[in-house]
Amino acid sequence: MRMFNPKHPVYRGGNAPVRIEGSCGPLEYDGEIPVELVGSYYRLAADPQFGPLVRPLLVDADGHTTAFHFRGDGRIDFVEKFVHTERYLLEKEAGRALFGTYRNRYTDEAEVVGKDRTTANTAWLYHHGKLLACKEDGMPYEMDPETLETIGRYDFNGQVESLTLTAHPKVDPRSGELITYGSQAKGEGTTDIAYYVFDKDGNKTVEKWFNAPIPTIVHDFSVTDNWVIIPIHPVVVEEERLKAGGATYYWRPEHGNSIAVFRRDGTGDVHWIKSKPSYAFHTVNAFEKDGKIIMDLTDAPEFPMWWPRPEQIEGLRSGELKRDPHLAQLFRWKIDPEDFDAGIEMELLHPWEAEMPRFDERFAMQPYRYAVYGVDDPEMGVAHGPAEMGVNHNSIGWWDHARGELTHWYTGPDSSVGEPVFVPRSPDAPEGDGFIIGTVQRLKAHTSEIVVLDTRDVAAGPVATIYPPHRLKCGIHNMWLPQNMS
Ligand code: V55
Ligand code: FE
Repeated sequence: MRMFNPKHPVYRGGNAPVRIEGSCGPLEYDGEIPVELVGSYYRLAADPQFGPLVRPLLVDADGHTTAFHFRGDGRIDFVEKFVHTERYLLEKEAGRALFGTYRNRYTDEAEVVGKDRTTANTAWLYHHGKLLACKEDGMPYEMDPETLETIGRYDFNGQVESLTLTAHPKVDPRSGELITYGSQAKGEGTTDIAYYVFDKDGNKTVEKWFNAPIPTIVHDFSVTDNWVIIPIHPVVVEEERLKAGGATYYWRPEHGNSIAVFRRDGTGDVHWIKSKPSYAFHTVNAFEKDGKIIMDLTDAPEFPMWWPRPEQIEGLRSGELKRDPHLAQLFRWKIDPEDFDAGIEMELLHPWEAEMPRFDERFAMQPYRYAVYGVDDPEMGVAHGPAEMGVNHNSIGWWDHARGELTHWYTGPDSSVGEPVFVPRSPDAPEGDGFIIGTVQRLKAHTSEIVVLDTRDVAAGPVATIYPPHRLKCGIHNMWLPQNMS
């Protein structure tokens, strides 16, 4: 019996489930591992333990973690484990899926009513000594940084009343503060947003609740020295469709975008700026300059196909739809906090498809120069299937704001690469001087490689290529943690 239809886009190519836990080392590699790279590269993937109860969905699978521990002297050890969420353990015990479709408790088996639905499968956070695997539909799970064993669900010692926290919290590198929020904070389909600030030791210093105009997915946001910007895009959760077991999110462009802007210390009103409908899964950096808020983001004209609509599913099944027609590009938004009525000034920075952006996080919330992200070089083919689109790309792009220039490394034929991470060459290296680590899928060979690029010459390609013991599942978000941190 096949639990995972091998023809389904969600289970094909780099998305074919891997589902293994284990460890080995040292790993083999070609090239030179830079001596400065001592620490751990963590990947987080959505990898289903069991076939789905309702239907396949890329983002609706168990959190699966991989760590590459760079020990120095070229030794790299490998560990992989599922996040042992309450859901994972209940399903493991049952030997099959018990939870239904994405953020939809109506589709669950009766025996799991009231249980924690999150899969902790999206992004990492390291804060006040804790390594956390996060997903926006619940609390994070704390993981052991060396063994990747699950320590348990973490609600900041009871300080968080919201039922959810974003997978994309921001850390101010100067104060160590953690700035975060939960959406659908009082349960699926609610409009409540809960905003929090924690100090560097994880003590709550700010809490602010407000309501979005619609119940929706709020995946990422922007923070500057003084302001918080939370974009609300027109994708709605509708109770009727949830009860019918339909798609959790539905594109309703008639609502337009509503951008919430409020003070980072939680004081004052939430200002709402209306703008034309779009969908940005991810932000890059944000900062203030000459009194203006400047935020960079990867924005698409429509909600991407990660939650395909019926007509899109049809197109995917027939093979007619080979590419998501609504891919994101790098934009810069400018907001004048003295004049919210003036709206948002939007500038397209580069025409290529761009997603999964990262930057030198030592410069978070400050003027910055470089960003790194996945791009599709339009001259080259796209080997990955439609389910990976937006997540994986044919190239790694290195963007320079000062020159307005993109340098890129094309991964080669039949290949794709997930979210790149940036590692500074040393703690006090100039901005952008360091390395990029990425996971490349060799789709014909059914293998994966971890590549290390030097930002001094991104186009030259990897200075080192590391070979994991088996193909890795396409990941979602990744992180580098220097050794002295964990
Ligand atoms: C995203 C990924 C998710 C999710 C919601 O990056 C949004 C987009 C892997 O899970 O649940
Ligand atoms: Fe994300």
